[in-house]
Amino acid sequence: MKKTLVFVIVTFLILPFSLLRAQDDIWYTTVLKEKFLDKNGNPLTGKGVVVGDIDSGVDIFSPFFFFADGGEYDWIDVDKDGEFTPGVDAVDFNKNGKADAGEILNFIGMKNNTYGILKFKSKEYKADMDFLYMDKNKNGKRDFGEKDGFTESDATYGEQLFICIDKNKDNKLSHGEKLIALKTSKVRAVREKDGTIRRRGIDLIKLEPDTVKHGTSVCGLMIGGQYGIQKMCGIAPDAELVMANINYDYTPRFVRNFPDLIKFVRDEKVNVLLFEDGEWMWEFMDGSTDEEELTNQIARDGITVIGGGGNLASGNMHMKDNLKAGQLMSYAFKGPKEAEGKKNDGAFTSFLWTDKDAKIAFTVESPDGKKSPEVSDGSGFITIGDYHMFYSRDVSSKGTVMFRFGFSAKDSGTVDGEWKFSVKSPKDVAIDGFLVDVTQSWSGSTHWTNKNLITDEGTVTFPSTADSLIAVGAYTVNFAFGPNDKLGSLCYYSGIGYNIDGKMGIDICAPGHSTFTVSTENSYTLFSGTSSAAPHVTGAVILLLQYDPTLTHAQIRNILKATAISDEFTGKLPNTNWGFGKLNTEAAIKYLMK
Ligand SMILES: [Ca+2]
Ligand SMILES: [Ca+2]
Ligand SMILES: [Ca+2]
Ligand SMILES: [Ca+2]
Repeated sequence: MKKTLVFVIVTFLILPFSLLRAQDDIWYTTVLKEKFLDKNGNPLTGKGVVVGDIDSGVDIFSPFFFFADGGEYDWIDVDKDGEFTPGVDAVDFNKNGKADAGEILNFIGMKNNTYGILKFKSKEYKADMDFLYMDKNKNGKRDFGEKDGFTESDATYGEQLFICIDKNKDNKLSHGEKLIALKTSKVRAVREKDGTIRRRGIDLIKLEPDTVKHGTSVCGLMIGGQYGIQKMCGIAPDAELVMANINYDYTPRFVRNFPDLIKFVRDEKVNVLLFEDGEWMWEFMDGSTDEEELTNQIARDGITVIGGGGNLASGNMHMKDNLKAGQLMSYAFKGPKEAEGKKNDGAFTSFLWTDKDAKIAFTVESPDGKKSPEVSDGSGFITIGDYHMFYSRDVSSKGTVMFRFGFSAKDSGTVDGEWKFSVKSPKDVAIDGFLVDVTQSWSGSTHWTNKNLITDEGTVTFPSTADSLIAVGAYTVNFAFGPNDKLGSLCYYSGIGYNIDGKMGIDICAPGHSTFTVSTENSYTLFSGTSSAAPHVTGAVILLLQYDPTLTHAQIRNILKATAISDEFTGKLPNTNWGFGKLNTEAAIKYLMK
Protein backbone atom coordinates (compact mmCIF):
# COMPACT_ATOMS: atom_id res chain seq x y z
CA MET A 1 0.00 0.00 0.00
CA LYS A 2 1.18 3.48 -0.80
CA LYS A 3 0.83 5.23 2.50
CA THR A 4 2.93 8.29 2.08
CA LEU A 5 -0.33 9.79 0.94
CA VAL A 6 -1.76 12.02 3.63
CA PHE A 7 -4.25 9.38 4.53
CA VAL A 8 -4.97 7.00 7.37
CA ILE A 9 -5.73 3.67 5.78
CA VAL A 10 -4.74 1.60 8.77
CA THR A 11 -7.26 3.23 11.07
CA PHE A 12 -10.07 1.94 8.87
CA LEU A 13 -9.40 -1.49 10.30
CA ILE A 14 -10.78 -0.46 13.68
CA LEU A 15 -13.82 1.38 12.37
CA PRO A 16 -16.52 -1.26 12.83
CA PHE A 17 -15.83 -1.50 16.57
CA SER A 18 -16.68 2.12 17.12
CA LEU A 19 -19.91 2.39 15.19
CA LEU A 20 -21.89 3.27 18.31
CA ARG A 21 -19.98 6.49 18.66
CA ALA A 22 -21.35 8.02 15.49
CA GLN A 23 -23.64 10.97 16.07
CA ASP A 24 -27.22 10.90 14.88
CA ASP A 25 -27.08 14.01 12.71
CA ILE A 26 -24.68 13.72 9.83
CA TRP A 27 -22.73 16.87 9.01
CA TYR A 28 -22.04 17.01 5.27
CA THR A 29 -18.85 18.99 5.78
CA THR A 30 -18.60 20.08 2.14
CA VAL A 31 -22.10 21.54 1.91
CA LEU A 32 -22.20 25.13 3.14
CA LYS A 33 -24.86 26.17 5.63
CA GLU A 34 -25.70 29.28 3.59
CA LYS A 35 -25.96 30.13 -0.09
CA PHE A 36 -23.66 32.84 -1.44
CA LEU A 37 -23.51 34.78 -4.70
CA ASP A 38 -20.51 36.18 -6.52
CA LYS A 39 -20.24 39.82 -7.70
CA ASN A 40 -22.22 38.99 -10.86
CA GLY A 41 -25.05 37.37 -8.94
CA ASN A 42 -24.05 33.80 -9.79
CA PRO A 43 -23.94 31.12 -7.08
CA LEU A 44 -20.57 30.77 -5.40
CA THR A 45 -19.67 27.30 -6.69
CA GLY A 46 -16.08 27.65 -7.85
CA LYS A 47 -16.95 28.58 -11.42
CA GLY A 48 -13.96 29.92 -13.34
CA VAL A 49 -11.40 28.66 -10.83
CA VAL A 50 -8.85 25.94 -11.62
CA VAL A 51 -7.49 23.80 -8.79
CA GLY A 52 -4.31 21.76 -9.03
CA ASP A 53 -3.86 18.60 -6.98
CA ILE A 54 -0.74 16.45 -6.60
CA ASP A 55 -2.28 13.13 -5.70
CA SER A 56 -2.87 9.48 -6.65
CA GLY A 57 -5.16 10.10 -9.63
CA VAL A 58 -8.83 10.69 -10.33
CA ASP A 59 -11.65 8.48 -11.64
CA ILE A 60 -12.77 10.51 -14.65
CA PHE A 61 -15.73 8.16 -15.24
CA SER A 62 -17.33 8.95 -11.88
CA PRO A 63 -20.67 10.80 -12.32
CA PHE A 64 -19.33 13.21 -9.67
CA PHE A 65 -16.87 14.73 -12.14
CA PHE A 66 -19.05 16.01 -15.00
CA PHE A 67 -20.69 19.41 -15.26
CA ALA A 68 -24.49 19.51 -15.61
CA ASP A 69 -24.21 21.33 -18.95
CA GLY A 70 -25.97 18.89 -21.28
CA GLY A 71 -29.44 20.42 -21.36
CA GLU A 72 -32.90 19.41 -20.07
CA TYR A 73 -34.88 16.33 -21.07
CA ASP A 74 -38.25 14.74 -20.29
CA TRP A 75 -38.72 11.17 -19.22
CA ILE A 76 -41.52 8.92 -20.42
CA ASP A 77 -43.50 6.56 -18.17
CA VAL A 78 -43.49 3.74 -20.73
CA ASP A 79 -45.39 1.19 -18.64
CA LYS A 80 -47.78 3.91 -17.47
CA ASP A 81 -47.69 2.83 -13.82
CA GLY A 82 -47.29 6.42 -12.62
CA GLU A 83 -43.74 5.99 -11.35
CA PHE A 84 -40.17 5.59 -12.59
CA THR A 85 -39.59 1.96 -13.60
CA PRO A 86 -35.82 1.47 -14.11
CA GLY A 87 -34.95 -0.43 -17.27
CA VAL A 88 -38.45 0.02 -18.69
CA ASP A 89 -39.18 3.74 -18.75
CA ALA A 90 -37.30 6.05 -21.11
CA VAL A 91 -35.61 9.41 -21.51
CA ASP A 92 -36.77 11.28 -24.60
CA PHE A 93 -33.23 12.07 -25.68
CA ASN A 94 -34.08 12.87 -29.31
CA LYS A 95 -37.02 15.04 -28.16
CA ASN A 96 -39.62 13.49 -30.46
CA GLY A 97 -42.12 12.83 -27.67
CA LYS A 98 -41.75 9.05 -27.99
CA ALA A 99 -39.75 6.33 -26.27
CA ASP A 100 -37.35 5.10 -28.95
CA ALA A 101 -34.94 2.20 -29.08
CA GLY A 102 -31.86 3.00 -27.04
CA GLU A 103 -33.65 5.54 -24.81
CA ILE A 104 -34.15 3.18 -21.85
CA LEU A 105 -33.61 4.94 -18.53
CA ASN A 106 -31.88 3.25 -15.62
CA PHE A 107 -29.94 4.32 -12.52
CA ILE A 108 -26.36 3.74 -11.42
CA GLY A 109 -27.06 2.43 -7.91
CA MET A 110 -24.22 4.23 -6.14
CA LYS A 111 -22.61 1.83 -3.65
CA ASN A 112 -22.73 2.66 0.06
CA ASN A 113 -19.28 2.06 1.57
CA THR A 114 -19.90 4.15 4.68
CA TYR A 115 -20.35 1.32 7.21
CA GLY A 116 -24.05 2.11 7.14
CA ILE A 117 -23.57 5.62 8.51
CA LEU A 118 -25.20 7.13 5.45
CA LYS A 119 -28.64 5.59 5.23
CA PHE A 120 -29.34 4.68 1.63
CA LYS A 121 -29.63 1.48 -0.31
CA SER A 122 -27.84 0.98 -3.61
CA LYS A 123 -30.72 -0.94 -5.06
CA GLU A 124 -33.25 1.88 -4.71
CA TYR A 125 -33.10 5.02 -6.83
CA LYS A 126 -32.69 8.10 -4.64
CA ALA A 127 -32.77 11.39 -6.49
CA ASP A 128 -30.48 13.10 -3.97
CA MET A 129 -27.70 10.50 -3.98
CA ASP A 130 -27.85 8.67 -7.29
CA PHE A 131 -27.44 9.20 -11.03
CA LEU A 132 -29.51 8.09 -14.04
CA TYR A 133 -28.16 6.90 -17.38
CA MET A 134 -29.50 6.02 -20.80
CA ASP A 135 -28.94 2.30 -21.35
CA LYS A 136 -28.35 2.57 -25.08
CA ASN A 137 -27.39 -1.09 -25.57
CA LYS A 138 -30.06 -2.36 -23.11
CA ASN A 139 -27.65 -4.53 -21.11
CA GLY A 140 -28.78 -3.25 -17.71
CA LYS A 141 -25.49 -1.56 -16.81
CA ARG A 142 -23.76 1.68 -17.62
CA ASP A 143 -21.13 1.17 -20.30
CA PHE A 144 -18.30 3.67 -20.46
CA GLY A 145 -14.80 4.30 -21.74
CA GLU A 146 -12.89 3.14 -24.77
CA LYS A 147 -13.33 -0.51 -23.77
CA ASP A 148 -17.08 -0.09 -24.44
CA GLY A 149 -16.58 1.83 -27.67
CA PHE A 150 -16.86 5.43 -26.44
CA THR A 151 -14.58 8.27 -27.52
CA GLU A 152 -13.33 11.60 -26.22
CA SER A 153 -16.18 13.41 -27.99
CA ASP A 154 -18.93 11.41 -26.23
CA ALA A 155 -20.64 13.31 -23.39
CA THR A 156 -19.84 11.71 -19.99
CA TYR A 157 -17.38 9.33 -21.74
CA GLY A 158 -20.02 6.61 -21.80
CA GLU A 159 -23.75 6.03 -21.80
CA GLN A 160 -25.36 9.42 -21.15
CA LEU A 161 -25.63 10.41 -17.46
CA PHE A 162 -28.45 12.50 -15.97
CA ILE A 163 -29.54 13.94 -12.68
CA CYS A 164 -33.16 14.62 -11.79
CA ILE A 165 -34.65 17.88 -10.58
CA ASP A 166 -36.71 16.51 -7.70
CA LYS A 167 -39.24 19.31 -7.73
CA ASN A 168 -41.76 17.73 -5.34
CA LYS A 169 -38.95 16.67 -2.97
CA ASP A 170 -40.07 13.07 -2.60
CA ASN A 171 -36.57 11.88 -3.54
CA LYS A 172 -38.00 10.00 -6.51
CA LEU A 173 -38.22 10.70 -10.22
CA SER A 174 -41.84 11.83 -10.37
CA HIS A 175 -44.25 12.56 -13.21
CA GLY A 176 -43.30 15.75 -15.08
CA GLU A 177 -39.91 16.20 -13.38
CA LYS A 178 -37.02 17.15 -15.65
CA LEU A 179 -33.73 15.39 -16.23
CA ILE A 180 -30.54 17.37 -16.69
CA ALA A 181 -27.87 15.76 -18.83
CA LEU A 182 -24.30 15.78 -17.55
CA LYS A 183 -21.78 16.45 -20.30
CA THR A 184 -18.33 17.99 -19.90
CA SER A 185 -15.61 16.56 -17.65
CA LYS A 186 -14.52 18.78 -14.77
CA VAL A 187 -11.00 17.48 -15.33
CA ARG A 188 -8.99 19.76 -17.60
CA ALA A 189 -5.68 17.86 -17.71
CA VAL A 190 -3.77 15.14 -15.86
CA ARG A 191 -0.08 14.26 -15.88
CA GLU A 192 0.13 10.47 -15.60
CA LYS A 193 2.75 8.69 -13.48
CA ASP A 194 5.07 8.20 -16.45
CA GLY A 195 4.78 11.84 -17.56
CA THR A 196 2.17 11.36 -20.30
CA ILE A 197 -0.23 14.30 -20.33
CA ARG A 198 -3.93 13.66 -20.94
CA ARG A 199 -6.20 16.56 -21.84
CA ARG A 200 -9.94 17.05 -21.96
CA GLY A 201 -11.04 17.29 -25.59
CA ILE A 202 -7.99 15.38 -26.81
CA ASP A 203 -7.38 12.10 -24.99
CA LEU A 204 -8.54 12.38 -21.37
CA ILE A 205 -10.68 9.26 -21.90
CA LYS A 206 -7.40 7.27 -22.02
CA LEU A 207 -6.38 8.40 -18.50
CA GLU A 208 -4.83 5.75 -16.24
CA PRO A 209 -7.17 4.62 -13.42
CA ASP A 210 -6.85 5.86 -9.83
CA THR A 211 -5.96 2.47 -8.35
CA VAL A 212 -5.16 3.94 -4.92
CA LYS A 213 -8.55 5.77 -4.92
CA HIS A 214 -7.18 8.56 -2.74
CA GLY A 215 -7.23 11.39 -5.29
CA THR A 216 -10.76 10.53 -6.38
CA SER A 217 -11.99 11.02 -2.81
CA VAL A 218 -10.03 14.25 -2.37
CA CYS A 219 -11.50 15.63 -5.59
CA GLY A 220 -14.98 14.56 -4.47
CA LEU A 221 -14.60 16.81 -1.42
CA MET A 222 -13.42 19.75 -3.53
CA ILE A 223 -15.28 19.64 -6.84
CA GLY A 224 -17.58 16.59 -6.87
CA GLY A 225 -21.30 16.49 -7.64
CA GLN A 226 -23.88 19.17 -8.37
CA TYR A 227 -24.62 22.27 -6.31
CA GLY A 228 -28.13 22.63 -4.95
CA ILE A 229 -29.45 19.46 -6.58
CA GLN A 230 -27.89 16.60 -4.71
CA LYS A 231 -27.54 16.11 -0.98
CA MET A 232 -23.80 15.75 -1.10
CA CYS A 233 -21.41 17.66 -3.32
CA GLY A 234 -17.94 19.11 -3.11
CA ILE A 235 -17.41 22.59 -1.68
CA ALA A 236 -16.78 24.07 -5.13
CA PRO A 237 -18.42 21.71 -7.65
CA ASP A 238 -18.12 24.07 -10.63
CA ALA A 239 -14.35 24.43 -10.41
CA GLU A 240 -12.03 22.63 -12.82
CA LEU A 241 -9.23 20.24 -11.95
CA VAL A 242 -5.65 19.73 -13.05
CA MET A 243 -3.91 16.76 -11.44
CA ALA A 244 -0.38 15.41 -11.33
CA ASN A 245 -0.37 11.71 -10.49
CA ILE A 246 2.20 10.51 -7.98
CA ASN A 247 4.45 7.56 -8.64
CA TYR A 248 5.96 6.06 -5.49
CA ASP A 249 9.49 4.82 -5.05
CA TYR A 250 10.77 2.11 -2.76
CA THR A 251 13.23 4.20 -0.76
CA PRO A 252 12.95 7.82 0.44
CA ARG A 253 12.19 10.37 -0.97
CA PHE A 254 9.16 8.30 -1.90
CA VAL A 255 8.06 10.91 -4.45
CA ARG A 256 11.21 11.63 -6.47
CA ASN A 257 9.90 13.88 -9.21
CA PHE A 258 8.16 16.59 -7.20
CA PRO A 259 9.59 19.47 -9.27
CA ASP A 260 8.14 17.93 -12.47
CA LEU A 261 4.73 17.54 -10.83
CA ILE A 262 4.75 21.05 -9.40
CA LYS A 263 5.88 22.63 -12.68
CA PHE A 264 3.23 20.77 -14.67
CA VAL A 265 0.46 22.02 -12.42
CA ARG A 266 1.87 25.56 -12.40
CA ASP A 267 2.20 25.62 -16.20
CA GLU A 268 -1.46 24.63 -16.48
CA LYS A 269 -2.22 27.99 -14.81
CA VAL A 270 -4.00 26.73 -11.73
CA ASN A 271 -5.28 29.30 -9.23
CA VAL A 272 -4.78 27.14 -6.16
CA LEU A 273 -2.48 24.17 -5.56
CA LEU A 274 -2.99 21.29 -3.13
CA PHE A 275 -0.29 18.83 -2.05
CA GLU A 276 -1.65 15.44 -1.01
CA ASP A 277 1.56 13.79 0.03
CA GLY A 278 3.42 13.86 3.32
CA GLU A 279 6.96 12.63 3.91
CA TRP A 280 9.35 12.74 6.83
CA MET A 281 12.15 10.38 5.93
CA TRP A 282 15.49 11.75 4.75
CA GLU A 283 14.00 15.23 4.76
CA PHE A 284 15.50 18.30 6.43
CA MET A 285 11.96 19.29 7.50
CA ASP A 286 13.07 22.94 7.55
CA GLY A 287 11.58 24.20 4.28
CA SER A 288 14.94 24.36 2.53
CA THR A 289 14.56 21.90 -0.37
CA ASP A 290 14.31 22.92 -4.02
CA GLU A 291 10.71 21.70 -4.02
CA GLU A 292 9.82 23.93 -1.09
CA GLU A 293 11.62 26.89 -2.70
CA LEU A 294 9.58 26.26 -5.85
CA THR A 295 6.46 26.19 -3.68
CA ASN A 296 7.40 29.56 -2.16
CA GLN A 297 7.91 30.98 -5.65
CA ILE A 298 4.47 29.78 -6.75
CA ALA A 299 2.91 31.41 -3.68
CA ARG A 300 4.77 34.65 -4.47
CA ASP A 301 3.34 34.44 -8.00
CA GLY A 302 -0.14 34.66 -6.49
CA ILE A 303 -1.21 31.02 -6.41
CA THR A 304 -2.51 29.83 -3.05
CA VAL A 305 -0.65 26.72 -1.90
CA ILE A 306 -2.16 24.27 0.59
CA GLY A 307 -1.00 20.96 2.03
CA GLY A 308 -2.09 18.35 4.55
CA GLY A 309 0.06 18.57 7.68
CA GLY A 310 0.49 14.79 7.71
CA ASN A 311 -0.76 12.03 10.01
CA LEU A 312 2.51 11.23 11.73
CA ALA A 313 1.47 12.05 15.32
CA SER A 314 0.92 8.97 17.52
CA GLY A 315 2.99 6.95 15.03
CA ASN A 316 5.92 6.34 17.46
CA MET A 317 8.29 7.22 14.64
CA HIS A 318 9.56 10.56 15.97
CA MET A 319 11.75 11.18 19.04
CA LYS A 320 13.56 14.17 20.49
CA ASP A 321 16.43 14.34 22.92
CA ASN A 322 18.84 16.90 24.37
CA LEU A 323 22.36 15.57 23.99
CA LYS A 324 24.90 16.72 26.58
CA ALA A 325 28.50 17.27 25.50
CA GLY A 326 30.51 14.06 25.77
CA GLN A 327 27.64 11.96 27.19
CA LEU A 328 26.97 8.63 25.44
CA MET A 329 23.26 8.07 24.66
CA SER A 330 21.56 5.04 23.18
CA TYR A 331 18.43 4.95 21.01
CA ALA A 332 16.77 1.91 19.46
CA PHE A 333 14.00 0.88 17.15
CA LYS A 334 12.29 -2.41 16.53
CA GLY A 335 10.54 -3.71 13.43
CA PRO A 336 8.54 -6.82 12.54
CA LYS A 337 9.42 -9.48 9.99
CA GLU A 338 6.38 -8.72 7.91
CA ALA A 339 4.20 -5.66 7.90
CA GLU A 340 0.91 -5.09 6.13
CA GLY A 341 1.33 -8.28 4.17
CA LYS A 342 4.78 -7.61 2.83
CA LYS A 343 8.34 -8.49 3.76
CA ASN A 344 9.88 -5.78 5.93
CA ASP A 345 13.15 -5.66 4.02
CA GLY A 346 14.17 -2.06 4.68
CA ALA A 347 14.27 0.51 7.49
CA PHE A 348 15.32 4.15 7.34
CA THR A 349 16.18 6.74 9.96
CA SER A 350 17.29 10.33 9.95
CA PHE A 351 18.63 12.41 12.80
CA LEU A 352 18.32 16.19 12.55
CA TRP A 353 19.92 19.00 14.52
CA THR A 354 20.46 22.70 13.94
CA ASP A 355 24.13 23.20 14.92
CA LYS A 356 26.34 22.24 12.00
CA ASP A 357 29.48 22.55 14.13
CA ALA A 358 28.27 19.64 16.26
CA LYS A 359 29.90 16.54 14.71
CA ILE A 360 27.71 13.93 16.36
CA ALA A 361 29.17 10.40 16.19
CA PHE A 362 27.02 7.28 15.67
CA THR A 363 27.70 3.57 16.16
CA VAL A 364 25.04 1.13 15.02
CA GLU A 365 24.36 -2.35 16.44
CA SER A 366 22.40 -4.67 14.12
CA PRO A 367 19.83 -7.27 15.29
CA ASP A 368 22.53 -9.99 15.13
CA GLY A 369 24.55 -8.11 17.75
CA LYS A 370 27.32 -6.82 15.43
CA LYS A 371 28.57 -3.23 15.63
CA SER A 372 29.45 -0.73 12.91
CA PRO A 373 32.53 1.48 13.13
CA GLU A 374 31.84 4.99 14.43
CA VAL A 375 30.59 7.39 11.73
CA SER A 376 30.34 11.16 12.12
CA ASP A 377 30.78 12.65 8.65
CA GLY A 378 30.72 11.91 4.92
CA SER A 379 28.72 9.06 3.47
CA GLY A 380 29.19 5.39 2.59
CA PHE A 381 28.04 1.80 2.66
CA ILE A 382 29.10 -0.46 5.52
CA THR A 383 28.43 -4.14 6.15
CA ILE A 384 27.48 -5.05 9.73
CA GLY A 385 27.05 -8.80 10.34
CA ASP A 386 24.31 -9.97 8.02
CA TYR A 387 23.22 -6.45 7.08
CA HIS A 388 24.07 -3.49 4.87
CA MET A 389 24.04 0.05 6.19
CA PHE A 390 24.01 3.27 4.19
CA TYR A 391 24.85 6.54 5.96
CA SER A 392 25.27 10.18 4.97
CA ARG A 393 25.72 13.51 6.71
CA ASP A 394 24.33 16.55 4.88
CA VAL A 395 23.71 20.18 5.79
CA SER A 396 20.79 22.20 4.36
CA SER A 397 20.90 25.80 3.12
CA LYS A 398 19.20 26.75 6.40
CA GLY A 399 21.96 25.06 8.40
CA THR A 400 20.02 21.98 9.49
CA VAL A 401 22.18 18.86 9.77
CA MET A 402 20.69 15.55 8.63
CA PHE A 403 22.39 12.24 9.40
CA ARG A 404 20.68 9.56 7.30
CA PHE A 405 20.73 5.80 7.64
CA GLY A 406 19.26 3.04 5.47
CA PHE A 407 19.30 -0.61 6.56
CA SER A 408 18.77 -3.79 4.57
CA ALA A 409 19.68 -7.49 4.93
CA LYS A 410 22.52 -9.04 2.85
CA ASP A 411 20.34 -11.89 1.57
CA SER A 412 17.38 -9.60 0.76
CA GLY A 413 15.82 -10.89 3.99
CA THR A 414 13.97 -8.82 6.55
CA VAL A 415 15.40 -6.22 8.92
CA ASP A 416 13.23 -7.40 11.80
CA GLY A 417 14.54 -7.17 15.33
CA GLU A 418 16.11 -4.39 17.36
CA TRP A 419 18.55 -1.85 15.93
CA LYS A 420 20.56 0.21 18.43
CA PHE A 421 22.37 3.52 18.03
CA SER A 422 25.12 4.74 20.35
CA VAL A 423 25.25 8.51 19.98
CA LYS A 424 27.79 11.02 21.28
CA SER A 425 27.96 14.77 20.69
CA PRO A 426 30.93 17.05 21.35
CA LYS A 427 28.47 19.87 22.19
CA ASP A 428 25.13 20.26 23.92
CA VAL A 429 22.54 19.95 21.14
CA ALA A 430 18.88 19.04 20.63
CA ILE A 431 18.36 16.11 18.25
CA ASP A 432 15.28 14.83 16.38
CA GLY A 433 15.09 11.19 15.27
CA PHE A 434 12.71 10.09 12.48
CA LEU A 435 11.99 6.52 11.43
CA VAL A 436 10.10 4.60 8.75
CA ASP A 437 10.13 1.15 7.14
CA VAL A 438 9.09 -0.12 3.73
CA THR A 439 5.36 -0.03 4.57
CA GLN A 440 5.54 3.80 4.55
CA SER A 441 2.66 3.57 7.00
CA TRP A 442 1.55 6.47 9.19
CA SER A 443 0.88 4.34 12.23
CA GLY A 444 4.19 2.63 11.70
CA SER A 445 5.10 -1.01 11.86
CA THR A 446 8.61 -0.14 13.03
CA HIS A 447 8.80 2.02 16.15
CA TRP A 448 11.32 3.70 18.44
CA THR A 449 11.63 1.65 21.60
CA ASN A 450 13.00 4.44 23.83
CA LYS A 451 9.44 5.37 24.71
CA ASN A 452 10.25 8.30 27.01
CA LEU A 453 11.81 10.20 24.09
CA ILE A 454 8.96 9.65 21.61
CA THR A 455 7.06 12.86 20.96
CA ASP A 456 4.50 14.26 18.50
CA GLU A 457 6.00 17.76 18.74
CA GLY A 458 7.49 18.52 15.33
CA THR A 459 5.54 15.99 13.25
CA VAL A 460 4.30 18.26 10.44
CA THR A 461 5.58 16.62 7.26
CA PHE A 462 7.28 17.72 4.02
CA PRO A 463 6.25 19.46 1.72
CA SER A 464 3.91 21.23 4.16
CA THR A 465 7.12 22.39 5.86
CA ALA A 466 7.55 24.95 3.03
CA ASP A 467 7.69 28.55 4.26
CA SER A 468 4.79 29.67 2.03
CA LEU A 469 2.21 26.94 2.32
CA ILE A 470 -1.03 26.78 4.28
CA ALA A 471 -0.54 23.60 6.35
CA VAL A 472 -3.78 21.93 7.42
CA GLY A 473 -4.43 19.82 10.52
CA ALA A 474 -7.45 17.58 11.08
CA TYR A 475 -10.20 17.45 13.71
CA THR A 476 -12.84 14.84 14.42
CA VAL A 477 -16.38 15.13 13.05
CA ASN A 478 -19.38 12.82 12.58
CA PHE A 479 -17.73 9.62 13.66
CA ALA A 480 -14.89 9.05 16.15
CA PHE A 481 -12.63 6.02 16.02
CA GLY A 482 -9.48 6.69 18.02
CA PRO A 483 -9.18 5.46 21.62
CA ASN A 484 -9.66 8.91 23.17
CA ASP A 485 -11.29 10.41 20.15
CA LYS A 486 -14.08 12.94 20.71
CA LEU A 487 -16.17 14.78 18.15
CA GLY A 488 -14.68 18.27 17.86
CA SER A 489 -11.22 17.33 19.14
CA LEU A 490 -7.95 17.30 17.20
CA CYS A 491 -7.44 13.98 15.39
CA TYR A 492 -4.88 11.91 17.29
CA TYR A 493 -2.70 11.56 14.17
CA SER A 494 -2.73 15.23 13.14
CA GLY A 495 0.82 16.61 12.97
CA ILE A 496 1.62 19.25 15.61
CA GLY A 497 4.36 21.47 17.00
CA TYR A 498 7.02 23.76 15.61
CA ASN A 499 9.03 22.71 12.60
CA ILE A 500 12.76 22.36 13.19
CA ASP A 501 13.36 25.84 11.72
CA GLY A 502 10.99 27.38 14.29
CA LYS A 503 7.98 27.89 12.02
CA MET A 504 4.61 27.05 13.58
CA GLY A 505 3.80 23.83 11.75
CA ILE A 506 0.01 24.02 11.35
CA ASP A 507 -1.91 27.04 10.03
CA ILE A 508 -5.52 25.89 10.30
CA CYS A 509 -7.57 22.76 11.00
CA ALA A 510 -10.54 21.29 9.11
CA PRO A 511 -12.67 18.12 9.21
CA GLY A 512 -10.50 14.98 9.18
CA HIS A 513 -12.45 11.86 10.07
CA SER A 514 -15.07 11.07 9.32
CA THR A 515 -16.15 12.91 6.23
CA PHE A 516 -18.11 11.60 3.26
CA THR A 517 -17.07 11.66 -0.34
CA VAL A 518 -17.05 9.64 -3.51
CA SER A 519 -14.67 6.83 -4.39
CA THR A 520 -14.00 4.83 -7.54
CA GLU A 521 -16.48 2.34 -9.01
CA ASN A 522 -19.51 4.52 -8.29
CA SER A 523 -19.35 4.49 -4.51
CA TYR A 524 -19.72 6.80 -1.55
CA THR A 525 -17.12 6.33 1.15
CA LEU A 526 -15.91 7.57 4.51
CA PHE A 527 -12.72 9.59 4.30
CA SER A 528 -10.19 10.66 6.91
CA GLY A 529 -6.84 12.16 7.75
CA THR A 530 -5.29 15.52 7.02
CA SER A 531 -5.96 14.28 3.47
CA SER A 532 -9.59 15.03 4.17
CA ALA A 533 -8.93 18.29 6.00
CA ALA A 534 -6.74 19.94 3.34
CA PRO A 535 -9.30 19.74 0.49
CA HIS A 536 -11.84 21.43 2.77
CA VAL A 537 -9.51 24.42 3.04
CA THR A 538 -8.76 24.23 -0.68
CA GLY A 539 -12.48 24.22 -1.50
CA ALA A 540 -12.99 27.30 0.68
CA VAL A 541 -10.11 29.03 -1.12
CA ILE A 542 -11.66 28.21 -4.52
CA LEU A 543 -14.85 30.01 -3.46
CA LEU A 544 -12.88 33.03 -2.22
CA LEU A 545 -11.06 33.14 -5.57
CA GLN A 546 -14.31 33.02 -7.54
CA TYR A 547 -15.47 36.05 -5.59
CA ASP A 548 -12.16 37.88 -5.99
CA PRO A 549 -9.69 36.33 -8.46
CA THR A 550 -7.03 38.89 -7.52
CA LEU A 551 -6.52 37.50 -4.01
CA THR A 552 -2.94 36.45 -3.26
CA HIS A 553 -1.68 33.54 -1.18
CA ALA A 554 -0.90 35.93 1.68
CA GLN A 555 -4.30 37.66 1.54
CA ILE A 556 -6.11 34.35 1.59
CA ARG A 557 -4.02 33.10 4.48
CA ASN A 558 -4.98 36.26 6.38
CA ILE A 559 -8.69 35.79 5.66
CA LEU A 560 -8.58 32.18 6.87
CA LYS A 561 -6.64 33.26 9.94
CA ALA A 562 -9.04 36.10 10.79
CA THR A 563 -12.14 33.93 10.54
CA ALA A 564 -11.02 30.59 12.03
CA ILE A 565 -13.00 29.42 15.04
CA SER A 566 -11.81 28.90 18.60
CA ASP A 567 -13.77 26.65 20.94
CA GLU A 568 -13.40 24.46 24.01
CA PHE A 569 -11.24 22.04 22.04
CA THR A 570 -8.85 24.52 20.43
CA GLY A 571 -8.21 26.57 23.57
CA LYS A 572 -6.42 29.89 23.19
CA LEU A 573 -5.30 30.59 19.62
CA PRO A 574 -3.01 30.52 17.81
CA ASN A 575 -1.27 27.43 19.14
CA THR A 576 0.89 24.67 17.71
CA ASN A 577 -1.89 22.04 17.73
CA TRP A 578 -4.51 24.05 15.87
CA GLY A 579 -2.72 26.93 14.18
CA PHE A 580 -5.31 29.74 13.88
CA GLY A 581 -8.17 27.36 14.74
CA LYS A 582 -10.97 25.57 12.89
CA LEU A 583 -11.78 26.52 9.30
CA ASN A 584 -14.98 28.58 8.99
CA THR A 585 -15.74 28.74 5.27
CA GLU A 586 -18.97 30.74 5.61
CA ALA A 587 -17.26 33.35 7.81
CA ALA A 588 -14.31 33.58 5.41
CA ILE A 589 -16.66 34.35 2.50
CA LYS A 590 -18.55 36.96 4.51
CA TYR A 591 -15.29 38.55 5.63
CA LEU A 592 -14.31 38.94 1.99
CA MET A 593 -17.73 40.31 1.00
CA LYS A 594 -17.61 43.09 3.62
CA1 LIG B 1 -43.07 3.48 -14.97
CA1 LIG C 1 -37.54 9.81 -28.21
CA1 LIG D 1 -25.49 -0.32 -21.10
CA1 LIG E 1 -39.76 13.72 -7.21
